Amino acid sequence: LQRDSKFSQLTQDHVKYFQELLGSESAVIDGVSKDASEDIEPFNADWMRKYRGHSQLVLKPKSTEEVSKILKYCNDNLLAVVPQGGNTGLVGGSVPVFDEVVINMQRMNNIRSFDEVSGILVADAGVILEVADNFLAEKNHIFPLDLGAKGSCHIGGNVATNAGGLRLLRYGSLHGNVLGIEAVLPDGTIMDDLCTLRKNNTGYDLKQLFIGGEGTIGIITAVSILTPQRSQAMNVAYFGLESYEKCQEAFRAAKGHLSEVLSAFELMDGRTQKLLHKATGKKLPLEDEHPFYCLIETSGSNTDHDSEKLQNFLEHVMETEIVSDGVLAQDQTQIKELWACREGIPEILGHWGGVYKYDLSLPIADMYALVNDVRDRLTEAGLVGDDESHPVVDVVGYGHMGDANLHLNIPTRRFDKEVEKQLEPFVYEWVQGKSGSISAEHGLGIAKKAFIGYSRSETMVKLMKQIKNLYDPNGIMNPYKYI
Ligand code: FAD
Ligand code: 2HG
Ligand code: ZN
Repeated sequence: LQRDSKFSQLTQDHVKYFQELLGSESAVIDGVSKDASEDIEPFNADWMRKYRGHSQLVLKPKSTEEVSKILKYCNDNLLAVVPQGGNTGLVGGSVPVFDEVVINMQRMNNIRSFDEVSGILVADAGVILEVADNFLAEKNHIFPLDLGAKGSCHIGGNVATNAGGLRLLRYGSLHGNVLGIEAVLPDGTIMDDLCTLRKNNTGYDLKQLFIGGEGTIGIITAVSILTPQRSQAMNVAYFGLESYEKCQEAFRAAKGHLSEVLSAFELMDGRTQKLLHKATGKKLPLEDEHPFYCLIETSGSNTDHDSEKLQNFLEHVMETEIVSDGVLAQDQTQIKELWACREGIPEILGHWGGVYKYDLSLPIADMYALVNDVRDRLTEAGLVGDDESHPVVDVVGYGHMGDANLHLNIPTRRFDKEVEKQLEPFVYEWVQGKSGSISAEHGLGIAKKAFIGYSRSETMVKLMKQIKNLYDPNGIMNPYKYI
């Protein structure tokens, strides 16, 4: 990959323009002028420390008008840009590839309005997900998305990646929950579609292009989102199971017995739990080891009603031996502890050095077979082992079983060409063979860009390129990524 020579190099004049526009506290500069007050490195490296760019300028606008002026100037001067939220994305989309200007949204962090009757929240793109959810908790509402990175990711970043997360099963995708978007196009046009209506069938629904657009056609500056009532009764159970078949039976039973109160059904293989224990020393919830684990959450409005349902479900799965063992959280602390066994996985898998991540949609019956096939393949190639001479620590699978979304992760001691050769295109071909998706929820970024053809036809990619060219004719928005 080479830097596109059509883009300008950053000069002192450019920097001066931005400093005058934003004030010096809203720019992090390195290399171009000597007055760097903040380290630029964290803005250049992604969460996994797998991708690193060489931007010399990070801009932190405080208003939509500032974003508009920045983009107009960049477009007029052919300066490439990278929109950046909390920088927790997992496909290298939020960091520059070369010297693109980073536009970081952290200073646009106001809640604009909340309607207690409709439950519609309007907020700036840079509001941290957990902050938004805590605000909503006080109003007895809940953000319809939750994920392990909630403490740092922005709601604008969530929308830009169309993040799925832990409760999509219950609340649905952001394509349904986001009612309106305010965004700035590369030429500085402010697209004010911050609609707060539940229904609006007046022409093409253009905001949908920004949901999952990964910053390639404009910068989201605010979102309007429908938030459900927060459930008063919450229960979390953690089960050990003897096979993947039993996990599928448990999922069917959960849907049957818990129906409308089921709010999450997560899968973890025994290997993830062992590695969690190894990396953190944390005691696991069940005494014995099991090949598979499931975490089930219910949330409803009536404790007695939910408890009765849950009791029936528990009796059923224990009596029929669908699950081998289980534990039900007794209080908030235990709920958090059980969730940590699932939410803590992505972080600990980076503990050994590197990790290869595949985020896949597959028919539910086939999901775990891929993990076994990849493990066999890497083992046969002599790459898996307990000591430094083997690059691969293990091959593990977990994910949002309720959404048929598998996270295949390969924690390694280092990023290794031999391992990569065994994984790609093998994984993508396998997924294509099952008509799955090579990116269920994390997006394309730079990591998956070259592989879009495994999940989308030439016609679809051509139509996407037309959209990109229409919105961003100079190609300044997040170049080298997506399509
Ligand atoms: P960033 O990482 O900063 O950016 C992501 C992409 O969006 C980039 O392409 C960037 O250019 C673009 N972007 C950011 N902000 C804007 C904006 N305002 N306008 C336009 N483009 C923008 N994802 C899931 O789907 N489900 C999960 O369960 C999940 N769990 C995670 C757990 C952990 C521990 C981590 C580290 C990540 C997880 N993710 C998950 C990945 C997920 O995509 C991100 O956490 C989150 O959605 C990204 O938000 P962010 O603000 O960090 O965006
Ligand atoms: C999760 O569900 C995230 O925990 C991250 O989507 C998955 O790291 C991964 O592969
Ligand atoms: Zn996930």
